[in-house]
Amino acid sequence: MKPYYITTPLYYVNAEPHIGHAYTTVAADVLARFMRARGRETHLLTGTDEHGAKIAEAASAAGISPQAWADKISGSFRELWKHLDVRHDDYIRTTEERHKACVAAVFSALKDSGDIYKGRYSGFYCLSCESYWTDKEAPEIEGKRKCPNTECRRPLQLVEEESYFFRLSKYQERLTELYKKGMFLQPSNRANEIVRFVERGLEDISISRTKVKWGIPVPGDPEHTIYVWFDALINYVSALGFQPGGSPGRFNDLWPAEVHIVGKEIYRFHAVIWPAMLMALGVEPPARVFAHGWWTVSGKKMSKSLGNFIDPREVTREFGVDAFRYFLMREVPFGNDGDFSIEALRKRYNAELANDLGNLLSRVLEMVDKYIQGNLPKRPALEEDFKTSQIAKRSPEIAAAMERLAFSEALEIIWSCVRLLNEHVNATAPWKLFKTDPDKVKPILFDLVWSLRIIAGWIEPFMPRTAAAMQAQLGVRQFPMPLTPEEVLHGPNGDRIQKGPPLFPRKT
Ligand code: ME8
Repeated sequence: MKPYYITTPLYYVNAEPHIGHAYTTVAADVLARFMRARGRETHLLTGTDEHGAKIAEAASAAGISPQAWADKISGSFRELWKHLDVRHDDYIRTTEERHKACVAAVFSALKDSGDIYKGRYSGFYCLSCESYWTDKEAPEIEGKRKCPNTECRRPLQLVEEESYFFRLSKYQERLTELYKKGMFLQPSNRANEIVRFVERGLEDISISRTKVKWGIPVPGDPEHTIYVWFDALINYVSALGFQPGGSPGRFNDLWPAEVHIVGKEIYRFHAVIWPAMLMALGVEPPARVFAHGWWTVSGKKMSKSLGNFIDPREVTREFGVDAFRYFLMREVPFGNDGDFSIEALRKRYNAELANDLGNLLSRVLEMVDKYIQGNLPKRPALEEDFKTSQIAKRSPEIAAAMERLAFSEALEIIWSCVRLLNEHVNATAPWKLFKTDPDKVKPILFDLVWSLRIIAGWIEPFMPRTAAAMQAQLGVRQFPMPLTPEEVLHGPNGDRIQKGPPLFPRKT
């Protein structure tokens, strides 16, 4: 089977990363870990978008060269991914030679084929969003034109210059056909916005600037640099060694991508311009583009330009990496907007992580220690009324949710199993039973341990450290981690049970 290729946006290096960036990247990592655990070869790409006026300005404000600035901030992103246990397979920077060469080759190929042509551009430009807006999109109000992006609203600059254009209008029909096939635009409740936008008619887009010096020069016309979006989108294939007119094996092995995960504000770039660029190159579009929602802080979109952003490291210092990853994936359905608050995180931490899961594990392991002296539990014969059997049956539902990127739904199913086990402990009360009928306690404990082994495997994509700690305590150290329910049920019996420190000490 073809490897599962997942991408995140390439983040701008104008400022340090915040939880919005962590959100997309953690989601991509959760999906990648899930696929790997199922034995699917997986390729996760992330990186940084380093050209454009906005970045040159940030560098100049810091008094260093754009490249030195980009090196510093790109390094921060890379370190953050390591800190958050994101296992990306590649990390691309748009200032790397492999990328610049590919962008120049794509530009030349499309110029030769007539899909890029030279003309004059006159219109409005938002420096902060690196976006052009038409007369219609940004009408004059009281003598001023403001960026139509409601979160930005900065004054626009009138730009008039010679420019290269990409013949986007030519691809309107083919884009509509692509959308009709059904899977490309995800989640489906966001699809309409794109379909309507394309149906209203597409204009060719300006893809070069003469005023922006910090960019990839147009081949053969170095007065122009390539528009930062045209440059950046190509990363998804430049990282695979794509060459117009014939690429080496890696590109052929990995492309088309299974999913580009992006925030909703850059959906159009990925769902309209990018597939049209690929069509122009004679390359298949990705299977899906998934646009998730925004995190707000006290109702406002968090962004580097608004300066209201939350540093992921501060959150993990207090709650740990796993709880942060869990909260991001659990709090709102992937696709919807959500409001980030430490209070909401603390609530879920105490209720779902410390109480539901952490307590369950320590209760069970304490009993295993006390009543059967930590001895290896044999796999129970899977009787229908065993929780292990009931829980293992939920596996296909979880897999289906994960494939739809419905992360919070998958976690809900997992937590319904955790709660079921807590109820089972309360209902069977092994501490009472032990006094009257100690032999009856054994199968109950075995059942609980095996059930918890399955749960540890399920939560690995979300909370890899917790899963490893649980599996070590549950005596499954010699298994390749993480365990799938099938491996739990059919693999070896496992080591001695060894209770460890609490997974999630309560936070006040
Ligand atoms: O747009 N909530 O880069 P960028 C949720 N370089 N997600 C958020 C978020 C928030 N408040 N803020 C940021 C760019 N994100 C371009 C992309 S791709 C070829 C070029 C996440 O640094 C979300 O994924 O502005 C969003 O789309 C992305 O960061 C924007 O990052």
